[in-house]
Amino acid sequence: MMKTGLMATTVSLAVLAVGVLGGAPAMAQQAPTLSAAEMDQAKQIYFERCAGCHGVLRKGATGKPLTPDITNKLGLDHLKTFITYGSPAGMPNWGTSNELSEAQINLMAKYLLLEPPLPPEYGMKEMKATWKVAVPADKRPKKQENGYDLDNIFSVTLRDSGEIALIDGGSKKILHIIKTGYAVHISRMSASGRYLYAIGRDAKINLIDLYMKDPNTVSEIKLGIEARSVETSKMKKWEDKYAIAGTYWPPQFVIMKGDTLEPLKIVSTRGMTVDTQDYHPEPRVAAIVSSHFHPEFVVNVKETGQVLIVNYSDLKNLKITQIGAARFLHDGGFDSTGRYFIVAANASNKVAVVDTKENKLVKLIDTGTTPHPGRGANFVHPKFGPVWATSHLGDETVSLIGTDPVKHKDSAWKVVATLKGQGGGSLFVKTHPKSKNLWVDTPLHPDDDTHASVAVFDINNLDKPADVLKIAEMAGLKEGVRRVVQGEYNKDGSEVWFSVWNPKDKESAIVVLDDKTRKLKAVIKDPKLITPTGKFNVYNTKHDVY
Ligand code: DHE
Repeated sequence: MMKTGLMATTVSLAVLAVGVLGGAPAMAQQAPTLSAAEMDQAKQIYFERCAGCHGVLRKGATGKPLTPDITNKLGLDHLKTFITYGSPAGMPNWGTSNELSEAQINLMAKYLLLEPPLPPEYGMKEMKATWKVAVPADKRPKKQENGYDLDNIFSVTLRDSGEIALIDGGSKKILHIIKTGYAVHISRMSASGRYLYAIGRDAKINLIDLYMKDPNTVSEIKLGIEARSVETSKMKKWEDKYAIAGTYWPPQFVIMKGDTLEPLKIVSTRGMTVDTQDYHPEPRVAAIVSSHFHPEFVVNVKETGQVLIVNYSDLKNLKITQIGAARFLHDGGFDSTGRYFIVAANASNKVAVVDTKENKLVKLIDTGTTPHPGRGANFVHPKFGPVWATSHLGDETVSLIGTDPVKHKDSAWKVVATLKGQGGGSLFVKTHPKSKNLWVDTPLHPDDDTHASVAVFDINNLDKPADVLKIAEMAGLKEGVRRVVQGEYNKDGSEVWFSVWNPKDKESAIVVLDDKTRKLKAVIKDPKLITPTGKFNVYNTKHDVY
């Protein structure tokens, strides 16, 4: 439950002066009254459904700003309609999809007319109060105590049950289900592969020791109110030493001891936007990766568009290189050499290329509408050499960007080819160094058949249209929304796994395809497999293989 200082108060009846809309005279509108219980419910719904896109302070990012000066001009009825039906620009149809009731929509429309409550700050004291070490580092196994093929375990996000499932890549058996934070988001592995870090949207991190006979949480901490990203130090000689997590609220990042999660250093990301150089009070931390060239983390600050290269070799005299990129940095990954980090500035319709060896911006590249690569996909294009691919939320294109400035100079850092996928609503592309397939999902496409299937291109014949595989049908799932999301390879690149993500009261599944033949190899179903989304193969995640 989200707690703020305003939790127990009843919002008083205030008369808000409503601004001028299109030159019309200003009107006075009475602000709605919410009881303390209604306010709590609205804050909870906002946190669960809205804050990810619109921001805690409602200043907007992927979603539009929703501050009272704007919402009061729109009015209660307009807001209710918008929440009920959504919009083609990406606002979900919370009402017609039955995810929010009429009463809840009414409540949320009223809530949006009021000033957003300011959530609490989280400093060292607050973090330390939540920090628990269940098994101290010196009481943990000295070597692996289970017989698992650790490198081929998949950590699967069970989003709505707040758990991860550890699934054995060989037998496809669920080995363990481990309780994590609320609406758990991603897993990342330590450089050695021993430790797994799972971060919840509630900013709780679970540190899981994969060496234990029964892998489980050995340490946990809550770093704030909302978060999405976690990473660990991967530089030679710094393996497993530090972990870092970025929070959406408060806008900051925290460096922790890798094997205990003890918080060591907190750095605020509040500051100036890259373009207009205006102050932003809520620049949230999006993707974080670990440099392979220096003891550094690459921290992407969404609303200001600044990439922070944080050197962790001396936490007292912390050196941060600030690289101005473009606003709305979100997700991204390395090129095949591990030197260049390519990150989507999603609402700017661009990707930024950062050289993590020289610590410089290489290029801002225009792409399609709202690029969303996940970590992207690297492969060798028959004509243009090494490329990195991203698909888009806002259109059907897949942009291929040349990544080799030495042997393919003419192709480097530009869109060398554009493929046509199934449609917009794509979130993730995927391939593997041993594969000839480029997989493109479309989980947020409004059409049932499209979000229940994936497109696959032949890397050696990219002029050929993509094949479409009906993944949800392969799983034998007929009911529910059946969003097919995020391909992930097994360790040797012979299989690709897709989640069929259904609402929590409906059956979901994971579909495993043979990568060479593109034929069904296995379907993983289990009543405990609730809302599976992201899948993180230990080997591929620790070595940045994608
Ligand atoms: Fe994600 C990665 C933020 C919604 C599944 N998501 C990321 C990253 C960020 C992010 C910043 C990069 C982390 C990194 O690499 O360090 N995600 C957000 C949001 O703000 C957003 C849009 C809205 C929200 O309310 O959270 C959001 N994400 C979703 C989903 O609804 C998805 C599809 C299902 C789910 O499990 O929640 C989802 N996001 C993922 C996955 C990754 C991810 C699977 C990692 C992909 C990878 O291959 O590394």
